Amino acid sequence: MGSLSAGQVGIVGISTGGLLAGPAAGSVTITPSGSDAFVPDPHLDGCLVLPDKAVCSLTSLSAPGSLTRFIKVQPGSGASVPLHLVYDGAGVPKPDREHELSVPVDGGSLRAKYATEGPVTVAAAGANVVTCAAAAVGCTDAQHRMGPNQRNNGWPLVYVDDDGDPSTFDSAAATLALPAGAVPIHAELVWGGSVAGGSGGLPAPSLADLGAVVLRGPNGASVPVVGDVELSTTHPGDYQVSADITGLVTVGGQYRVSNVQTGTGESAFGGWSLQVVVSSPSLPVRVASILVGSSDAPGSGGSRSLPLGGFAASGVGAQITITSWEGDPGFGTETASAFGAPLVNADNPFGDIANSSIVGQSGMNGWGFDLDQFDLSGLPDPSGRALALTGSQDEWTVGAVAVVVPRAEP
Ligand SMILES: [Ca+2]
Ligand SMILES: [Ca+2]
Ligand SMILES: [Ca+2]
Ligand SMILES: [Ca+2]
Repeated sequence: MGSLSAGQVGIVGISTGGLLAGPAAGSVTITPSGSDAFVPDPHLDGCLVLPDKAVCSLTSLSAPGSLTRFIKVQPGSGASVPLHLVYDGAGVPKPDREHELSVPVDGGSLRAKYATEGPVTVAAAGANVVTCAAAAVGCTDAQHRMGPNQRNNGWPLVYVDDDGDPSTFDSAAATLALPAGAVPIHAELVWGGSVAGGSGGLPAPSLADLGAVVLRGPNGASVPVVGDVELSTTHPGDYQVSADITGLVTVGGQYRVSNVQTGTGESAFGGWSLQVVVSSPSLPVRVASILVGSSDAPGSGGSRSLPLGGFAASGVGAQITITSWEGDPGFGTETASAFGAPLVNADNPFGDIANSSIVGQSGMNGWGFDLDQFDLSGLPDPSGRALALTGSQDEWTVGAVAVVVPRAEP
């Protein structure tokens, strides 16, 4: 799922489709080799990770090719991760009981933090933490992506801070809308910004606190959240943090994130996104994965392909959710596609996906923060398991991608 990189934890998905001939019980024992290591994560269902192997239960396998298991893997130095699989159940011909698999280590930066298979979809909410000063001429228009100047580069931006709490220097809320009857099973909070500060502004208050924010959910309680900090290597001062906050997101409603470290002034940006995998019996069975890692789009021209990994997709009902940074509205031309389908919708015109739009806040300006969600009714190229980007001017950075796809049977 996503990319695997040497020394970085990612996720490998293993489908019984094509490996086992029929309905089965029992388990599959999977052994890593060389310098590769499995990493325990009780949050990934189905596999028990021991020091030298993983034992994956197949108890819910009722039909051929209908079950996928996921294991966290930290690749060593090899160009691929070889896996040895042994099935212990009865009723399967012996030649089908052992398999060797090899998963390439592609070195891409979008690595999986979570994956599951089930009746799932992804709900998302997010907000920007800087905006134009309310008293500035033209600010209201610009906040609605109207008027001559809508870019974060053209305004001395100030913090959004509407929580009435003097202990937080910035604070922005958004509403997480869940499908009826859906229950959250994984929640990933991503935040980021640019610490330097620009003309007319100040740097971020505390470089020591990039990895910490305060979250207030619908129950009204404020809780500190700490995540994994990733500093940009291509844009010094830019950073992104991701945190698994699954236990903190149990219902839909208003979520507020405060104290996102970012500077103010011209060219400032900052915000947060919440990508939540939810399960509901009324949804089709699909594979969902959440991939995190800063990947610059080809702002100066050309194209780039960010591997999404996973299985060949089939049918309809795929969905892709993208958190990205420093996209400018009305400034292109940049495009994105997945599975051969262009990623466009009412808030994301063709050629300007990086336009500071935020799902659930149609028409509003995220000032260099994008949270975009696309429902793909058809997949022109089901094997096109990559986020394909083109660009000519607008520099922007993909930070997190949630992918939901119906899995093709082999
Ligand atoms: Ca405040
Ligand atoms: Ca743009
Ligand atoms: Ca957008
Ligand atoms: Ca830009």
